[in-house]
Amino acid sequence: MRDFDTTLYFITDSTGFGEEEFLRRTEEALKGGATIVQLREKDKTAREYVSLARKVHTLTKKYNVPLIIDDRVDVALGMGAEGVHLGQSDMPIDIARKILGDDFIIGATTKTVPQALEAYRQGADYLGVGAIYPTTTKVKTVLTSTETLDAICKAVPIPVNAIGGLNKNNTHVLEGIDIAGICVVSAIMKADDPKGEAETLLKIAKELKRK
Ligand code: TZP
Ligand code: MG
Repeated sequence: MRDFDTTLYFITDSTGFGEEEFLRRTEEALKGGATIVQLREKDKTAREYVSLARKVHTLTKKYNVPLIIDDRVDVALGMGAEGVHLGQSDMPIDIARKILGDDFIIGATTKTVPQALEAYRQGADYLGVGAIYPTTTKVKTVLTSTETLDAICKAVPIPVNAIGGLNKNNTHVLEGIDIAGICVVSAIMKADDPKGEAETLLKIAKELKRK
């Protein structure tokens, strides 16, 4: 597997932005220190997804950060991303692993210890767990308690990231939990200063990992 660092895992959402502004914000997040980027698009055709992914890949390569594609194994493989992120209704991890091979980064969304163990056994490289807080980002999700997050961190030997409604003012609930990092969409994407926000969140995430 390639090296990756989920300390500040930035997930994009192009909703409400023209392409130029979307790419500018994504690059600002990279300048601010995002350690990994996930392109997450729910309403694009495969062709539109590939086209945007290529543009985002040009940026992530410039900052030497892996690009993860949400949901779509075909898009990720076809345009040469470094990874794919799969939820509970996406392609099973073991089948994705068969298609993508050992070098590809495969992440999974899990909300319970049994789901986490299953994803790990099937070959997931990291897990996203949440939502820790209610989120305004378009997502069908239920909340996951910090107790469950803690139990998942203890149950699997792979990096586990917290996700959902996280911003610079509310990460204290993660203190003492052995997370590998935080996943953030709107706190960076919708910030007046995405670079500054990413810098602050990177500092916070590094601090959390020390605790
Ligand atoms: N999965 C659980 S919460 C979430 C996803 C994709 C969205 C997180 O977005 P935000 O804006 O950081 O709350
Ligand atoms: Mg999905």
